[in-house]
Amino acid sequence: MELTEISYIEDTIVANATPLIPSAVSIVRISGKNALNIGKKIFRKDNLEPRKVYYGKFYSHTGEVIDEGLLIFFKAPNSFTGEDVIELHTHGSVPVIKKIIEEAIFYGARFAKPGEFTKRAFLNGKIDLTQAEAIAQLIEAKTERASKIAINMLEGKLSKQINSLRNILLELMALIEAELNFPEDVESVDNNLIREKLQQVIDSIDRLISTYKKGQILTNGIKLAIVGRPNVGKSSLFNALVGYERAIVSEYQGTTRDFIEETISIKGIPVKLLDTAGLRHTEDKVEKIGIEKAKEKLNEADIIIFVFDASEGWTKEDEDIYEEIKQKNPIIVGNKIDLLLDKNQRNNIFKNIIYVSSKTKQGISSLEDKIFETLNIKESSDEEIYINLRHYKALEKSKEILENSLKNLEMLKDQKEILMLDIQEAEKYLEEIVGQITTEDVLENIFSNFCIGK
Ligand SMILES: Nc1nc2c(ncn2[C@@H]2O[C@H](COP(=O)(O)OP(=O)(O)OP(=O)(O)O)[C@@H](O)[C@H]2O)c(=O)[nH]1
Ligand SMILES: [Mg+2]
Repeated sequence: MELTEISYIEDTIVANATPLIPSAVSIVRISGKNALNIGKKIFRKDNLEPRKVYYGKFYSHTGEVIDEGLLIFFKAPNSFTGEDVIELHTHGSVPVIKKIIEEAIFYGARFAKPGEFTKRAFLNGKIDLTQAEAIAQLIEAKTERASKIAINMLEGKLSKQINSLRNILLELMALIEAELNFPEDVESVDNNLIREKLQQVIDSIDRLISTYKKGQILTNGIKLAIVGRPNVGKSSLFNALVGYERAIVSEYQGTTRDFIEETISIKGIPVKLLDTAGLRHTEDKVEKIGIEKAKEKLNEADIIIFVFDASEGWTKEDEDIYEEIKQKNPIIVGNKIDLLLDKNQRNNIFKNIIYVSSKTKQGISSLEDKIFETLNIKESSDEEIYINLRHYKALEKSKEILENSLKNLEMLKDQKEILMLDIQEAEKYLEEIVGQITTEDVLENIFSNFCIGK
C-alpha cells in the first residue's frame, strides 16, 4: 500500500463503542500499542490471552472498583483496527463508561476522534476505503434496504468492480509499455484492441455512475410535495399517506397555512411528505405567506403530487396551477372519488390520473405504487451497490480522460506515450476510489463524518 504521506499512528486511542446512554451493557474500546497494558492495569490481571472472555472487576488507578464486567483482548493484527484491541464490556451506566475512559486516558490513551478506529483499520490494510465508507453508511442506514446495500459495499462488491476495471487498464498499459520499450521486438498494439478495451471500461464506469442518483434516493430518500388549489383535499391525502390525522382538515378554503412535513417509508424508501397551502389568489396576508412557502417547497421537491377534486372535475383554477408546474412532471391525483357515484364521470383529460379517496383510502396504495414507479428503482437485489459522491467524482474524471483518449486514438497513432499517460491518469482515479492512493485531506473528509467510537 502506498501510504508514504500518511504517518503511522503511534498512540493508543480509547472511546465508547456504544452510545452514552443508560443501557444494559456498554462497550469501551481501546486500540493501539499500549492497549494490552492499559487493559491489564484496569482489570488488574497480568496474563491476558487473546480471544478469551474474562470476567472480573474494573479498577481505577486509586484502587476503587468502578464496575464489574467482561474483557476481551484481540491481538494485532487479528482485530478490527489491525492493532492490539481491548474491549471492556461494562454495565451501561454513563458515569461508569466515562470513568473507564478517564482511567484509560490516565494510563496514556487518548480519546479517539470520530471514525478513528475505522481509519486505523484502513491504514493497517484491514479494509479498503469503500469498505470504510460502507461502515459509516451501515451505521447511518435508516431502512433495511439501505443497510443491505451498505453490507454489499462492506463485502467489497464495489472494490471488486473497480479493481477489475483497473486491471483492464493496467493490462493495456503493459502492452503499450512493451511496445514503447522494445519497438523492434514487440508488435505494435492494435488500435482496435485499445478502442475495444477503453470502450469496455467507459461502459462499466457509466453503469456505476448511473447508480449514484438512485443510491442517494435510497439512502437519503426524496421530498414529495402535495400541491393544488384550496379544499381539494391535500391535507386529507397527506393524512391518508402518513397514516394518522397529522394535518388539520376542514371544509374551509385556506385551512393549511404553514407547510407540514412528515417522513414515511414507501417500499423501503424514505419519503419526506410536504403538505402545502392551497394555491390561489388571496388578499389574506398570512395565507399569502403560506402560498409563497408552498411555491418554495414545490421547487425543492423531487416529486410533486398535484391534487384536484374529482367530484368537481378539472376546473380553470386547476388548469392554471397545472400550467405552472407541468414541467416538473407531477403525479396527478383526482381526490374524493367516493363522491362520484358514476365511474364514467371521471375526467379523462390525462392518461395517467390516479383516482383516490382520502376519506375511504380507496386508491391510496395505487398512489404509493405510482410514487415508487416514478423513482424508477428496481426491487432490491443481492448485487445492489450504489456509489457515493466521492466515487462519482473520481469515476467522472476517469471517464472523461478515457473518452478523450478514445477520441484522439487515430491522431495519437504514433504518440503512444501520450496515450499511456492518459490511461495511467485514468487508472489513478480508479485507484483513488479503493484508496490505494489517498491524501490526508481525503481521509479526513471521510472519517470525520463518522461517530465517535467507530
Ligand atoms: N368525501 C370526501 N371528502 C374529502 C376527501 N378528501 C378531503 N375531503 C374533504 O374536503 C375538505 C377539504 O379537505 P382538506 O384536506 O382540508 O383540503 P386541503 O386541500 O388541504 O385544503 P386547504 O388546506 O384549504 O388548501 C374537508 O371537508 C375534507 O373532509 C375525500 O376523499 N372524500
Ligand atoms: Mg390543507
